[in-house]
Amino acid sequence: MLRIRSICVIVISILTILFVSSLAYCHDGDHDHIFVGVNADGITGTTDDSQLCIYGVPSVIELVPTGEYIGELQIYTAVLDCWHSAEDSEHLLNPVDASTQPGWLISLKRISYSSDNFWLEDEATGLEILLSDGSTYAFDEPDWDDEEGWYFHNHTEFCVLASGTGETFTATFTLFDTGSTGYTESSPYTLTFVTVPEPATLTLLGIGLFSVLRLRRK
Ligand SMILES: [Ca+2]
Repeated sequence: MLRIRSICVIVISILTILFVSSLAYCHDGDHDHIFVGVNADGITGTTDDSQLCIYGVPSVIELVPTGEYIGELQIYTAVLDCWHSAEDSEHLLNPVDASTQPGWLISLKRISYSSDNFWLEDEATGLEILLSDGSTYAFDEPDWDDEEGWYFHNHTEFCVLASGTGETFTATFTLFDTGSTGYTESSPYTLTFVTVPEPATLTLLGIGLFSVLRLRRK
């Protein structure tokens, strides 16, 4: 009897975790991105039509604990970690056919961070990037996808050192084009981050395991 109840608790825990995970992953039908495009106002014929912009970013980006410490401070990292070229028609970087690679090559420039305890890593190499204000980082060259057209997709890890939850950090960047397209540099864009407790899925897993242990001890 006890074994059956334990198995039930474990199964319910796992199903709950999968359900919450699916909710966490979905955001308006897709997971969050930092989108890179042009034409911030979305209206053709205005002065920003050829100016790069950042859009689609959550107003506050959550940083979750990693369990790794440096001294007494814990490393938190953001779940949101991808930069993606525009998918909305009004912000698209010049769409051209598969045979012609577009001329854009987009770079990210660090303007300022709110704290020395904030940094960025290139997930492909694990190395810190944008080491000081004014440093730049080049995103990948355009790649072709049959459904999406020409695009880029880069992963950078946003990391902080914090003493607990509720700490906020900001990081300001611009985008510029080193290719032949002639897009003008974006306005400075500030991302806002906050440290939060461990994800709900892990908490639920902990509750599930705790319930099993309680049942076993009865
Ligand atoms: Ca415009």
